[in-house]
Amino acid sequence: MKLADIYTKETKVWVPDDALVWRSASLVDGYKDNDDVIKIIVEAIEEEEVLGHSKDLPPLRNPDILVGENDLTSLSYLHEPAVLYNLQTRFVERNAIYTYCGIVLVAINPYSELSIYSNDFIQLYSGRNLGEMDPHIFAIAEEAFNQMSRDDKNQSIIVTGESGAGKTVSAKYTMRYFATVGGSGDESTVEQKVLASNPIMEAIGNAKTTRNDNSSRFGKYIQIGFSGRYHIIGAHMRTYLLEKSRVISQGMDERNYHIFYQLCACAHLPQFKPLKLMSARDFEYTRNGDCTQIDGVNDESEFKETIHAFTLLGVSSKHQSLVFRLLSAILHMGNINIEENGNGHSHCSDSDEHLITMCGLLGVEPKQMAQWLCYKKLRTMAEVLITPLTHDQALVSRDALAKHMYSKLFDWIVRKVNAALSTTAEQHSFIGVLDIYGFETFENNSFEQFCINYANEKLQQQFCQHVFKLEQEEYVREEIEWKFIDFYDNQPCIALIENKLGILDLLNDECRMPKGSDQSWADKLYDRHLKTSKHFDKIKISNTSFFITHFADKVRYEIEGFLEKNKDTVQEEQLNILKASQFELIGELFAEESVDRDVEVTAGVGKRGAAKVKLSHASSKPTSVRKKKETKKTVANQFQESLAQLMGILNSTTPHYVRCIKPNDYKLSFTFEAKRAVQQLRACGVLETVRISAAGYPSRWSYTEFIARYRVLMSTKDIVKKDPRKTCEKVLKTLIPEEDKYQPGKNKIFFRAGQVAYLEKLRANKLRACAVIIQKNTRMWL
Ligand code: AOV
Ligand code: MG
Repeated sequence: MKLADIYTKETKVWVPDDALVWRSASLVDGYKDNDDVIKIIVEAIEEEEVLGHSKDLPPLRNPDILVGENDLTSLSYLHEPAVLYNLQTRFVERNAIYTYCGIVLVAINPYSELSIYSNDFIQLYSGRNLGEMDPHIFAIAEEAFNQMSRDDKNQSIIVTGESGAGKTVSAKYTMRYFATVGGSGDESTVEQKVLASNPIMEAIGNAKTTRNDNSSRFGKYIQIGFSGRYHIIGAHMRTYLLEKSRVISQGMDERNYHIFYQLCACAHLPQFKPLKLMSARDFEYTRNGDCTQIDGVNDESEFKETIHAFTLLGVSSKHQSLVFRLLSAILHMGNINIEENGNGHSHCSDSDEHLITMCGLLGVEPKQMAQWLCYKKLRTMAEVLITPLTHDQALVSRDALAKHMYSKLFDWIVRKVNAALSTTAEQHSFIGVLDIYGFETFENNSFEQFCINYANEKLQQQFCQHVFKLEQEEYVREEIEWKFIDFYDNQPCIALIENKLGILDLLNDECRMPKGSDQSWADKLYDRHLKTSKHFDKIKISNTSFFITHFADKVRYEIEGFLEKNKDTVQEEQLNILKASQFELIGELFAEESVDRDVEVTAGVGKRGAAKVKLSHASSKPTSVRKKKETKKTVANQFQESLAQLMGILNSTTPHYVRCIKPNDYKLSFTFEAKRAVQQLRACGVLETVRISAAGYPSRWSYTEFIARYRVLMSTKDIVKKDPRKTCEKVLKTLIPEEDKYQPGKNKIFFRAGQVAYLEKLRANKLRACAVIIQKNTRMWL
């Protein structure tokens, strides 16, 4: 087909626009071969523009029948403006927040309560096929549930998107769906417990940020276990990289973890008197973001829900009170007065009121604590030196202890929740739900963003490989020829991060060196990667940052603090005090790394291929002495390992993807800012899916569907009786002369991008011509 046949007079196209990203327009005149310029008219402003050369012909708009399609990949012209316009039309005009893009569900945050999540809706979707009903998060959950029982295979639902896009809300709806369809109907049963894990994890792992009042500051993968009859029998949760720095400081207008404010809001209750709590405005650790309340949130009643959830999960009141004691101890610790004593050293009085309260709550000696808050032990080969800390060092070391205490408590609670959700019953299969932080880029990006973006890089790779594989499988099944296309493979970027002598390896090495520093690590990075990696860069004038070209964006990371954050050291003497606590439980909590005895995942074994996963009775198991001697793992080491493990699990399951999109930054209901949306569609791989799709045969029709729609283009002699396939082949030979534009498969006919739009045009012309003839005939009769 020649360009002149496609770009005819009045052909509808898209033109780039600064504010709207793309604007609709149409051609003033048809394009002629060897034309240099084409004239278009922008519809909204009715202004003519001359647009570039033939090499940058504008993208074509889809025919009206396709606008608002449920599935983006069924659009005939598959490109960024088509995707964007389709999503926008559905969202703004129809309030439809869900749209499929092949196997991905795109979910746009409505910032408005919708009445589409009731139990009636669950029943509506239960037992239905995907595509039978409007796109919905319940349809994805049903698809996973259905495939689990149909194929006897474990499933995963992978939810990603940027902060505030709706990941946690989506993940909770899928969990509620499973609890309903996989429940036994009895309240207080295991499915209620599975749901009760949500308020607990949100209390201890979520906080108010400037982007989201209930932002999850950790990643979570929860595996919901089912019996052979597909009833929920238990669950197991894994968490990833909690943002520890929030425990000691928060950005302006942000809060610490919800649980602290909940506790402070209940300070007046008699059972909390011994904790000597004050208002959250009076504790350093809860007030430094200058924000202690969230609009529309009542911390006191939230606390009741947290306690209710703990109780439902069978966490004893003894254990609950341990949690509250530790939390209060952390708050008091932040208020301990550490002074500068004139000669540059720090000083802490052992009669400091907060120190005494803190030590009382932890069951440790205030004198010892006061000393080790201001001194440290240095061990050399020959002797042990005790050296005073400067004021700054003392504050840093106190804060490090507070962060450590909180993260130990967090892990301990996760273990308790897991223990409550574990089961001895045999698990037949599971569905895992992943709610993890999306790709992040800020003004100032540090170690945390680096880890988060690394995780997203891994997830993106898993996603592309999977989409690509599915696409191939369909072509093979339909026995059509297909050339393998390139897709953007982010392996080089992952290699830069995790290979030998890659960014993480060099960082870990640097952390082991006695004189290691952020700067010398950065110098090694520049030396090693500037010339060799396309994905690594720096600006000439700065030696304190580097760039990584991620799949979603190019991000600048500031090197300062990487080493310290990766080492994450706590003073051993301070820890020893806690280990020797008079309260057994506290001693245990800080005793040697209490590892979560993890689930044994042996994918692909068991009855008919279902992976058997034993949910362990997670308990703190003191590790052997030998393990103690091993060098301490860095944060990056641990994160890399847990990611590798996660990828292993995801790859052993059938994945389902939910991509959450935040349509505006102001929490405005049903308001779509194209610029913001397009950024995220690029970053979350939706546009990449579309590209993979467009490179193959994006449109597919069954033979009978095709005949029904395009009968007007066929003459009686084209019809081969009882053979729809032959009929289609015959008629297409004349309609589409280029043979590579379509391929007949076993059950379906596959079209390259643009072909359906072309056929639609032919159909419309034909219908118009018929209408004219009918009109003429009618007039003749009159
Ligand atoms: P996130 O999990 O993606 O951010 P949330 O799931 O917490 O984002 O959603 C943020 C807020 O958006 C919620 O508190 C709701 O007010 C609103 N929202 C999201 N989805 C819906 C929906 N389907 N219907 C109505 N309102 C919704 V973060 O955890 O910050 O990355 O770290
Ligand atoms: Mg969240």
